[in-house]
Amino acid sequence: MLSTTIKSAGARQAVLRARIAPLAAARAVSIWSKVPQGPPVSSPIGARTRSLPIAVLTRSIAGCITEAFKADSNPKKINLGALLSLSPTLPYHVPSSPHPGGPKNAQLTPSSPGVGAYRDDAGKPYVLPSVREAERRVIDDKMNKEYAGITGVPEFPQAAAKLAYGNDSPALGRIAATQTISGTGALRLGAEFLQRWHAGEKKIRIPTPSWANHKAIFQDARLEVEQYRYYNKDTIGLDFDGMVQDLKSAPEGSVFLFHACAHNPTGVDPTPEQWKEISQICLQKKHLPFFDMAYQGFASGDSDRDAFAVRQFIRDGHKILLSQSFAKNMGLYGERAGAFSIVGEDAEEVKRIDSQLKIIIRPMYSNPPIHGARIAATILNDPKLYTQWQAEVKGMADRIITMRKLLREKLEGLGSKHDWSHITSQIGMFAYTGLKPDEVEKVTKDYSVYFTKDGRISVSGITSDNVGHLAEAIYKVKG
Ligand code: PGU
Repeated sequence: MLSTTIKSAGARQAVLRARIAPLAAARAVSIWSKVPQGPPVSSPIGARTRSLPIAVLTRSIAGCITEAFKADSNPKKINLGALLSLSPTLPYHVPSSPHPGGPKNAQLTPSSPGVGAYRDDAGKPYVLPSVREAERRVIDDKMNKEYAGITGVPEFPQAAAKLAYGNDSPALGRIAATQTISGTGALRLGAEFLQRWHAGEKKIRIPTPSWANHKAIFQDARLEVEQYRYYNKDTIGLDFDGMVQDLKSAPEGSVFLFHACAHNPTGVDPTPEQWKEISQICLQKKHLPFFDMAYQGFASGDSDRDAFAVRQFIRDGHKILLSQSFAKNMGLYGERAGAFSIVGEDAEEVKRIDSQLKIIIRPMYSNPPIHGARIAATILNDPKLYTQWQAEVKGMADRIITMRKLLREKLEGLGSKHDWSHITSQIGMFAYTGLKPDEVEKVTKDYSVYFTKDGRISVSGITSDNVGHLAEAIYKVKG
């Protein structure tokens, strides 16, 4: 009897196991099992070369430079690849570092990979004192943490627009402006707006090369991306004739993306006279200009000067689209403070545009983060703090400009017979050295100086301490 009971219990378990097994097996096949592994996204900054697709380049640059740099034991090694590292060792708390050349930040070592951000002359991240002050005020005001409206912190978008278009801009009053999730969010919103409301072809033309993320941003909004000629690698300068030809041969009413200043990754900008010509061609061809202004003030040290192209186009009567980032010029990288605006015909049109921007934003992210925009708005709306900030932006731009000069001087001082004038004529965070891939490889191999194969260096990674070694490395390889 007992043995029968035991037997039958065992049998029951066996039956149960037999029933559960297929269920478990079925459960092992997840509903997401068909989701394919995507390539790593490692926040590329800048260039794509002619021969490599972006995804491949992203992987190779991100992986190779950072890893190789980390593994290099040369105490003189320099990383000028400027890849945004998402390494958990990156210090998120940055002790205030008086600028320039503040006290050494113990959290960062020379082996910290270069990031796509400004560094002071000690190679350390820099939080602007005006930002610290604005942040203190925001905190002292004990503001609540409730949602902002769909277009963000109320004081922010119009103040951002004034910075870009100018206080006395003829466009003020007919600008639909909204806060965005930094410059990337602004571009994505603009892309979506174009997809929905641009009556012509669903296509945008971007320069060759351009910031690598541009293509992905526009393609994700289902816009076709075409490239126009921009950089001439033989002259290490602007291919103005090629650009003009491409502007002229594009169908009437095409959308063109322009880097407002400090073109990323080449550092090559059109001159004011060239911008005027570009504007006139766009008028004749009824092209729609979309300006990406990620470096206002950071390029020349003067916010008005860096806004020249945007303001010239407005003076000429264009109705532009504009994305703005406060990542670089206020150092608000991770706060994601940006703005997007469209210039309309009149107040009534702006109202309609505004309503459509809200319709796009609401289901996408509902409303933007408040902290960074409060900081930016505090700076932009307080004349004293604004003046202080302008001086600090100039300090950053000047350091970059000084490093360009120093590098050129050192190369010339070493007796280099090459023309290095492009190092100082280019502007902004990045410089195209004109070194060929095999030369870059040699500089890296023999002198532990790391940068991308296309010869682009991040000038913000150069310091008074390492510029000598950099010049020597380039000179020894290039002559
Ligand atoms: N447009 C251009 C031309 C840029 O270079 C960047 C940033 C942006 C827009 C958008 O920046 P936000 O941070 O979204 O405001 N490029 C940086 C950031 C690094 C990256 O690749 O994301 C850079 O150093 O190239």
